[in-house]
Amino acid sequence: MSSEPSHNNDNVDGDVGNVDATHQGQNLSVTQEMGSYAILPADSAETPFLFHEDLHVSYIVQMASKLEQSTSFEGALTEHLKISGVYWSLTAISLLRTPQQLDALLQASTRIVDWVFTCYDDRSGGFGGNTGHDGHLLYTLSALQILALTDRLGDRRLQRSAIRRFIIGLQQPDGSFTGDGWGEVDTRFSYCALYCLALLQSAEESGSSGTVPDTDHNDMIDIDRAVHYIAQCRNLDGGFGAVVGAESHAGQVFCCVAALAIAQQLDRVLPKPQQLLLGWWLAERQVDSGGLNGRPEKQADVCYSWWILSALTITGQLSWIHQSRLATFILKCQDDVDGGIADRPDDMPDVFHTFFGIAALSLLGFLPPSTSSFTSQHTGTTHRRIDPVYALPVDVVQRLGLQSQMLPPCHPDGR
Ligand code: GRG
Repeated sequence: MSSEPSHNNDNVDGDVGNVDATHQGQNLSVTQEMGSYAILPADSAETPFLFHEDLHVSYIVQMASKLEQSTSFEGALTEHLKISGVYWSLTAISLLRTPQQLDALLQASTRIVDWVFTCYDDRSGGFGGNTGHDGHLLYTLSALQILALTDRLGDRRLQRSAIRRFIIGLQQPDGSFTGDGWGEVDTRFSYCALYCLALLQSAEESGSSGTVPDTDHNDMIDIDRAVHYIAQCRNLDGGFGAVVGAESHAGQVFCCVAALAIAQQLDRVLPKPQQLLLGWWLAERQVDSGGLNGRPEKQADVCYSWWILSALTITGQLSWIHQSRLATFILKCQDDVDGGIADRPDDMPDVFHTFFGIAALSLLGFLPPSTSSFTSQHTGTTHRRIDPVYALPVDVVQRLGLQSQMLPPCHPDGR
């Protein structure tokens, strides 16, 4: 299902935009053609591949209707994490369409928000993965992300105090977090906890209209302990694992680095030598295909493009990998007939890999302008980009006043 190469720009007509630009030292030429774009690394002998923007939007919209039905194959497989599927879908489309187009396209932002509230579990105080499911930190984050994206964090139905108590109650004496009352500890949950609390705080600070103020600032998590636990999950190879002593894994590296960025303590846990070691471990994830794997000796997978690029962006080391070769790998994982992106070339696409593939291309700055409302960095102005810490469009993060710490750009030799 890999995408057919776009051989050149010869067949362009009046509808087609053709833009040259320099991207982080790599010359790019972007050609727009019927809802697909060719991204051409000018310094590369590789054949350029099309990015099928319109196909991906229609894939996600069609998939949404399949996921609605729990009797469909896709719906049955993803029933337990539907709320995360909604977050991946909405965020992916939001990178390719304006908020107004997103609303019109889905005709459903109010319906989606209503559905999100059916996933609230008032016994635990968190959101579940689907209506009537038990609350869990993973799904509480997805719920709050959807509300952030749709500008509904001020909704009267949002039980901010109860959600905060749910999160605080999951912190363990060593600073780690469990995902729910069943006791599994994972650095994913540290990220989710810090992120959810940042979103709840932003909702309070924006004085969400009509809601009862419910901040009890005595009611806090222990940030220092949370940071200390994450620091303890750092391994000798420079990476981070799910718990203390667990193997380094790129997904966990993202969670730890992004959690430290939210806590604004990245520089404390990653002074220069540790920053360099982590950069090397992450850069070594790039394999011959141009794709990235999640740990040594494993296969490349499109989703690691996100987990690794975001970590490298936060630590100022994005230039340590070959960006256009990675972009080409992601483009080869597209289904050029029905849309969507798979984990690797010729596999079946799914919404998870579609989101993370698009998000990675966005982080790379390789997504060309999608609509007349957005201008592209290729034309020297801004394109709607994804934030590497919060995994939401940058303008949403700015609107909410979410803060994070990033490290300054750093060269592999330490400069
Ligand atoms: C809001 C972006 C965002 C994230 C929320 C859920 C979460 C927080 C982060 C998940 C981070 C993570 C652990 C990602 C890895 C997912 C993955 C593909 C795991 C596969 O692991 P293996 O062992 O695969 O099956 P490998 O590639 O190691 O063989």
